[in-house]
Amino acid sequence: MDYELGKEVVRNEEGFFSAIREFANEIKKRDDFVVVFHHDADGSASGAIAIKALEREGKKVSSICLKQLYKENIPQIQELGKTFLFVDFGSGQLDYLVEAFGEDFFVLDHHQPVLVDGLMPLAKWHINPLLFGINGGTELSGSGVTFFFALALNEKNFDLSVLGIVGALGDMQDSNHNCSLIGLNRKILDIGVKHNLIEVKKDLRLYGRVSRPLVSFLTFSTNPLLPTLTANEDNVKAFLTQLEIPLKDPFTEKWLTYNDLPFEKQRELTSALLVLLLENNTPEWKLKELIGEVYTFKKEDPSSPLYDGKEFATMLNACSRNKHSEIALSVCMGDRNEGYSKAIALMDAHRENLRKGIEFVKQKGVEERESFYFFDAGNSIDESIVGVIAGMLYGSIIQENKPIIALAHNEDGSIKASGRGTSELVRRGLNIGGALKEISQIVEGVEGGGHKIAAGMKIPSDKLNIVLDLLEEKFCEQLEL
Ligand SMILES: [Mn+2]
Repeated sequence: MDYELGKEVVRNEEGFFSAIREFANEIKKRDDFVVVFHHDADGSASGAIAIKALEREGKKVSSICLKQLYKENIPQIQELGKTFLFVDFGSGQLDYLVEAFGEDFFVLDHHQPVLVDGLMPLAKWHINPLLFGINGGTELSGSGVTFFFALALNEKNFDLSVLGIVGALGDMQDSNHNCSLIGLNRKILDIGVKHNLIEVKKDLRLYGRVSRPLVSFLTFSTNPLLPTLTANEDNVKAFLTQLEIPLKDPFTEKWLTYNDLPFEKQRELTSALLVLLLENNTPEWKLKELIGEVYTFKKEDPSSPLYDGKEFATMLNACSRNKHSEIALSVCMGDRNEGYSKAIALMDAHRENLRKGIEFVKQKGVEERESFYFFDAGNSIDESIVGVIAGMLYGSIIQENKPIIALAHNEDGSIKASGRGTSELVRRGLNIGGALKEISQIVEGVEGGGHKIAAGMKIPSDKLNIVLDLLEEKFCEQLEL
């Protein structure tokens, strides 16, 4: 069933905030917390906001980070404390959370809630913007919901607005509306700007303006994908050479970033990128992705990736994808020494893994099916980055006419499938998360879900063929192929 709460419910911001206040009041009465958070950038930022806010209230807090919240994780969570607070997930797992905890658990989430026989399971302490007609895909992230909760606990938590924005950017909530944050995200932004923590300006929006050497800045660009350049280092080098843009500082030999270039060269590069997109018939709304709002965190070192909102989010993703979510959490909690240096090293390693992964797929090739592209990376690409690589292939290897499904094999013998699409496909009806969720309800042992544009699923290996056939069917339906 294609049912989206966010679109069915009348918008009620007041109701949302009063529910948050009630939620915060109940939390004040409790202690011995377990904060359970999702492992991506938004999840880590949500986790840090919750932990900080609770600790500032003098509460005892443990935490656990999970890649996905599966039923089998519940006993592990129960061992850690008495009051369970799930952030950036939980809505999609209400069925088994209710089964395990009854009324006694807390969820702050923005993902589509699970429906059992068309109904959402009743949970007493469950806050999700979708329940109030507020779009959880574009105007509030897990971190955003958690930030408003923190603010309801104590007004002094305004400094956590920075993390609220990091989460929104990590979930790519700035990819619509002329590439700016809107709705309740805007409220968070206003709070950060008012307290002189955040600056908003217009610039080239590609990841890595501040911290990536120019070649990887363009090679790893995914928002927008740069035709012929994304995932193609040789083309990038030729492109920059043609523009007479130096790659290194001639005196210090330091690799230059976009931010290091003189203003004139920045302008030239920006217009050359616009021309490239135009020549490749990029639709106008997508050209707009190139230039837009960028969010700067004024309390950070200007040469650090943490200075730029998107790079902050990228760094967190690099940590968790390398199975070091504890580093992501410590950076969010304010570590700028040991944890921070490790995060920088992981980010470099992440970029290297992406490069190798792209190389692998280029050699192996991508299979084209009726309603999706497909490759099976076996054990050659880690399951944590196979989805990112799949998404990057839209730059130069596959066309934007269907989603892509990529497989990686887990150590336990199960298979991780990652689906990626483009905003154009979502406009045409693609909902990968919806398809995966439906399939997980049909096929025993399959668990999955996520966003319309990106989602993941765990599949027992003997169910793979059934799942692929069902995907074929669902995507055909969604895209009317
Ligand atoms: Mn999220």
